[in-house]
Amino acid sequence: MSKTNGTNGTAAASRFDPNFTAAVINATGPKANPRLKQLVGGLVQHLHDFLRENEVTLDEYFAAIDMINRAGQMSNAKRNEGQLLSDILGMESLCDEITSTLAAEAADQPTATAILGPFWRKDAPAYAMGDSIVKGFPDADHTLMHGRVLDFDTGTPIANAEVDIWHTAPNGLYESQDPEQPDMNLRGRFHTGPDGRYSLYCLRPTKYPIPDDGPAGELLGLLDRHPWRPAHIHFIISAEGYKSVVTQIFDRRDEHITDDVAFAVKESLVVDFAPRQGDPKGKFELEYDFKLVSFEAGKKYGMPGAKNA
Ligand code: MBD
Ligand code: FE
Repeated sequence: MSKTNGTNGTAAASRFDPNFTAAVINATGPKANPRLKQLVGGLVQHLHDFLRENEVTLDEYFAAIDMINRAGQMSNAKRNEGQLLSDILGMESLCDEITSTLAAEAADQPTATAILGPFWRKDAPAYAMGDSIVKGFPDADHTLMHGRVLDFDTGTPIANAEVDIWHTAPNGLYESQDPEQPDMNLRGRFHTGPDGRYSLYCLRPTKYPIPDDGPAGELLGLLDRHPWRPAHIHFIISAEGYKSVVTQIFDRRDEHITDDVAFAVKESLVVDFAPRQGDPKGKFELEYDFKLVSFEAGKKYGMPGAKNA
């Protein structure tokens, strides 16, 4: 086997002791801090791979050690040579990007809004906790959806909040478009209990093309655009003293999640339906909390629509 490119470091192909790196990593004892164990283990793995892939010799290695020692010896309260080295290798900038990305992802937000669309109807039937909005479709993907409505600022559950929900049948039609469905099918209004919880049965939604028999369809055709909306469920969440949220949730598995004809998808509204076992009423389950901003707290954000008390 010839000594050539960077593949020498891979475990299978290596000409060097295949057990060596694992032995070093596994020397870490059980009482080591788990994060430290992860970091040092990963560092050893990458360093060893680097040394093998580049077939670093002892002369090269000692030159690097000497450079690190000189950087340390030169550093003091007025001079930080170690950091300067890390900066010119891009490492501090990369950690900066990682840190700010994690912070942005972790930051809690009120429930994001999404467009109302043309198919909301007022006065959908009021249902009791745990009821189903589905009439018919025994073989469809019935889903238990549940969660809480929370005050965004305090995290407190909101009692008697209204969850107004509507979605299409598996044929992609809202009941108002479909003479085959009973009036107000797949629409309903639920109210949270004292613990802020709601619970209902609906269907796992289906992607569908928006109606193409009018000017909207005509324009899509002229623009060479497709008519598909990703599978979604609509909601209006409202509660006394809170700004209502008009929104939609989207099924992550949908092929149109990245090219919604109505451009409404936001990452925080993309959900994963979980399979549900042992429930004759539902094959899937979805837990989702809605977070509302109170008019009181909204004043401090300059929230549009916040009433001045
Ligand atoms: C829909 O079902 C919808 O939700 C939107 C926003 C546009 C067209 C059809
Ligand atoms: Fe819709």
